[in-house]
Amino acid sequence: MSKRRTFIQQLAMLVPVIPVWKILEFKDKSATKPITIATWDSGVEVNEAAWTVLSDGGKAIDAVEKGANFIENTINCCVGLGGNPDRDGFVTLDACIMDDKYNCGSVAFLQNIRNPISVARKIMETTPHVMLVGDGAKKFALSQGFKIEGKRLSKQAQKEYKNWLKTSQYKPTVNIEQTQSSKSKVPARLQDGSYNHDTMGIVAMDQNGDLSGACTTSGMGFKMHGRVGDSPIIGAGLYVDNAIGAATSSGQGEEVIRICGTHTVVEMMRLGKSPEEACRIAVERIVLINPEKARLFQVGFLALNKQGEYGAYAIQPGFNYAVKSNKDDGVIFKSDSYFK
Ligand code: SD4
Repeated sequence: MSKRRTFIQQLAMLVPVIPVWKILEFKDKSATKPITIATWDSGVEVNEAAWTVLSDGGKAIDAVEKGANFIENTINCCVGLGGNPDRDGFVTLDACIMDDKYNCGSVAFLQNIRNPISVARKIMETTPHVMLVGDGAKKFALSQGFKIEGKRLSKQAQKEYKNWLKTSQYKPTVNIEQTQSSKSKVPARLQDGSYNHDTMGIVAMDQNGDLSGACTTSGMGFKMHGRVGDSPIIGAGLYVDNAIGAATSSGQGEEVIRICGTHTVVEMMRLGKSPEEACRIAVERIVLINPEKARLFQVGFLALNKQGEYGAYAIQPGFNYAVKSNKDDGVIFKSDSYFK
């Protein structure tokens, strides 16, 4: 064996094996367009759906709607009609959408309609309003041709609800993801088969450089009947300013609403912060309200700026997000967090 080969082999033994996750954490996140980024591991499939629009030169607003529709249509999933019910056994949906011209639409406490994000878009485009809720929102959806669906809980939700009824205690769990395969075709689940989040946020920039975003959810499982979280609130669960950037959130909605979370993130980017720094500042604002309480819940922010740079930050570890562009195909990143 040549001296040179032996030296290379010895060197190879000294180099530590770098886990794939580490590589993703330090990966170059510089600008490219078009680009779509979405919360959680299941964001991979959501981005795929959005990419069918973006790769064809389509608009970001169409892409984010298509991405959100994908997860809403994945019955038995955590988001949409397949999600967990409230404490009275009803699945109630919240969603909002925002384009590159400050147009926005929102729907909350909507029942039995499969695609709340598309109802939100119809509100944005065909009514003088931004937000419709409950029966009024349902009536509007039916008038637009949406159908009544999902009168029964999904199998997974039935199981979860039965379990919950044993204690009937509202104790939001900390959203984390344990399944971390970028090639998975199903949304990530915990080891017991359940999903640990109920929300999909997606932000995208099209070939033209225009930004849009969408956020759709069945909300925190076992919430009070009538409770609405951050996801349909413009400036809390989603905000887009086409001159600056876009941001979305996931986690305990009440805490996000308190600080107008995604609006804060976008304003920090306006002040020159990178997407990740902007998300970190918003997270710190929440934590500093009550650091001890903040140990018990999760909030994650995800942001994309006008330059096509992106980043995220969460209170707890385990907030993953997926990216798709010409540079990154189905990549999942693990966001940094306040508590390690
Ligand atoms: C809510 N933010 O209703 C949502 C819940 C969530 O993953 O993000 N779950 O408060």
